[in-house]
Amino acid sequence: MTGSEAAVAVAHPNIALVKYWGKRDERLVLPCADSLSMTLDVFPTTTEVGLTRHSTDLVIVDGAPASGEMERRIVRFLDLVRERAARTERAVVITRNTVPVAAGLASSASGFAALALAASRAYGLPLEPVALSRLARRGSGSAARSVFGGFVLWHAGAPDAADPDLASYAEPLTDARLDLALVVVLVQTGPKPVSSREAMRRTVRTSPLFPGWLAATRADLTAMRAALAAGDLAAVGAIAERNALGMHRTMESAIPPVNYRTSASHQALEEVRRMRSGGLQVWATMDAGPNVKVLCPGEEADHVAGHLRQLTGHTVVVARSGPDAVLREQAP
Ligand code: 2P0
Repeated sequence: MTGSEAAVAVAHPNIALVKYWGKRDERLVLPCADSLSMTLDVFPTTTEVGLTRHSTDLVIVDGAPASGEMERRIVRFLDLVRERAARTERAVVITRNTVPVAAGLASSASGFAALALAASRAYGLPLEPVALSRLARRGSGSAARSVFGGFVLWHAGAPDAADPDLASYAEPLTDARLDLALVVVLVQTGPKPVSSREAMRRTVRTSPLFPGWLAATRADLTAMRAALAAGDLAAVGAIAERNALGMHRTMESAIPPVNYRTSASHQALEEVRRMRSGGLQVWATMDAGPNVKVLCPGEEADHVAGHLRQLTGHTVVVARSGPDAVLREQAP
């Protein structure tokens, strides 16, 4: 690696309270609708990018050379960075996740946010956060949101915008006031049966529920912004839960169906409903995998985690609001 042209970045995953599910443009990774998330303080990804004189990129993920679709996506992303920077050098990318990859725990969000930041620095591109968010989006849609900490809104951008790429970026929500924790129930950590990219494509093309999902998620986004600004935890929880369940119903009605929910997921969802009936403030959300994340007030997170651990028997991790993606000083 050539010392000055190397950088290390750290980014955290985010969990959407109003989900991104459906692209209107696959190449530019433009979503059909806005989405809204909370960046977590757990499971960071650390990525180092160094320029090299070799003739190909070398990508190491969690200690092993990347291959197949994962390698192709990372090299395509580096090509985009090189094109923008008018540079031709190849890179060595070394990335470490602290969360199982491809298990619906948002490793592609933290991964591409960290890669966008480290590669931008290594290739000399500007580091302005909104521009970084647009760039990260090209790697993985949800990565646009992991550039920022706290509550984050990703704008789909107007379909008739003069430059649709410029119009679709994430930004932090400055008026959200809520101490929200997210308790992750690790139902299963193996790779998912269908990639979220393929699952989304199939849903858009074949699910008869997709138009209804889009209308509902747009309404949920407006309601969620109001609930966050008002600090109304019960409304935030209820909107997040109905949005996530609606997303799953929509993909489950695709042809062939996309089923990320397993019997263990349904059991955990049932426990959450039971805890709520028992008076606890808890609401569930799920992403492109079987794991269940439970929203609750920050001060009750440890108590809720204890209950969930006991009731489900699974590993449970408490997450709170996490930071912006940052560059890290490199060891001399
Ligand atoms: C989200 N998910 O809003 C939604 C909810 C999963 C369920 O964004 O194709 O890895 O790379 O843009 O960002 C997962 O999809 O998909 C995701 P691509 P991504 O968090």
